[in-house]
Amino acid sequence: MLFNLTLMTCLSLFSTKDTLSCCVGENIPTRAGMIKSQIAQLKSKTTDKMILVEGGKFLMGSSNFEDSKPLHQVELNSFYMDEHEVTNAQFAEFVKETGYVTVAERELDPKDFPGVDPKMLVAGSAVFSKPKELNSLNNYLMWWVYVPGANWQHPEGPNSSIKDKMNYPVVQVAYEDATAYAKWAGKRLPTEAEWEYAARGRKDANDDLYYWGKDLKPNGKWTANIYQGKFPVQDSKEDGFEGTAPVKSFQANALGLYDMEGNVWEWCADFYRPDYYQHSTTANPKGPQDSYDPQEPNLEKRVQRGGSFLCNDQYCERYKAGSRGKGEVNSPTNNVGFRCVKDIN
Ligand SMILES: [Ca+2]
Ligand SMILES: [Ca+2]
Repeated sequence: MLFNLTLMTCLSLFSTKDTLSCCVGENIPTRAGMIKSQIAQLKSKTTDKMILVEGGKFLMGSSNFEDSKPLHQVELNSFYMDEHEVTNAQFAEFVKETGYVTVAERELDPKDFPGVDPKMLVAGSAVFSKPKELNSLNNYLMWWVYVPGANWQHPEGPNSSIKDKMNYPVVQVAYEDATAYAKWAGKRLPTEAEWEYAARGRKDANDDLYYWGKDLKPNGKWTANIYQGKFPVQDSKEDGFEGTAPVKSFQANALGLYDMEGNVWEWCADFYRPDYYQHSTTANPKGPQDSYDPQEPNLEKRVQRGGSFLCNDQYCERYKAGSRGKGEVNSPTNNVGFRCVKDIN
């Protein structure tokens, strides 16, 4: 009733001198209101929905990658999995409620960095930075830069923001950050086997090169946020996105899960060892007892899966079905995130 009266008053004044003040007062939203409303709209695209992944047997691994051999049968119980990667909105809720401080935001302890001038030890994280030119792909430090002040709220550094990216996947999260969120949410990180089983989605698709099928671009369309162009100097973003994409920008897999391949790497619970599949248990494998990466034997690594917006056939093909990734547990980047699972009971 009040609205009708106000509207009628406004309409009745339409031809009078007072029209402007009435319409400005009643119909033009404030700047703060608009920003709030747009943030709410972005948030509303985020859901806490989980998908039931019915247990069963599948052939895990890939004959295309050394550390994914051999293909071996695995049997899993049913579980629920987040339908999309954990978003900034979801992670912000967790931080607001708990006051949690992520690894990238914490001060660095000189004891962990012997021989380094303490003045150089500033909280921050690794950010992808495209070099102007590049002669070889042998040195990844040519496109990864340690940026002081980079963290989940400022994924590319202090001047970047997630304000308009609440429905994008949270990044710059270390393994510990992901497990802390999962615990708060009453969930856990998926095992590597659960992640792969869910990503495959279709039980008849074990030989396919991609999780979505045999062709890179079914019907001529990109089906995941990866990298096109000349890595790492020129991202032609044929798939529509340079950097991360909002969750659910691409079609879901057969189970209803989004962005299992590409967008951001996803932390799994398992320690990483390249030889684990040679003696993995068959039923509900949970990974080896410890980690070992011959390339960096002294670092503790956990599995990451699915590849990211930086994956391409020139450099990193680990978005392909059955392939594995790995990350040092305290080294977040702006292309690594996660999603959670939950047991049925
Ligand atoms: Ca892309
Ligand atoms: Ca992903």
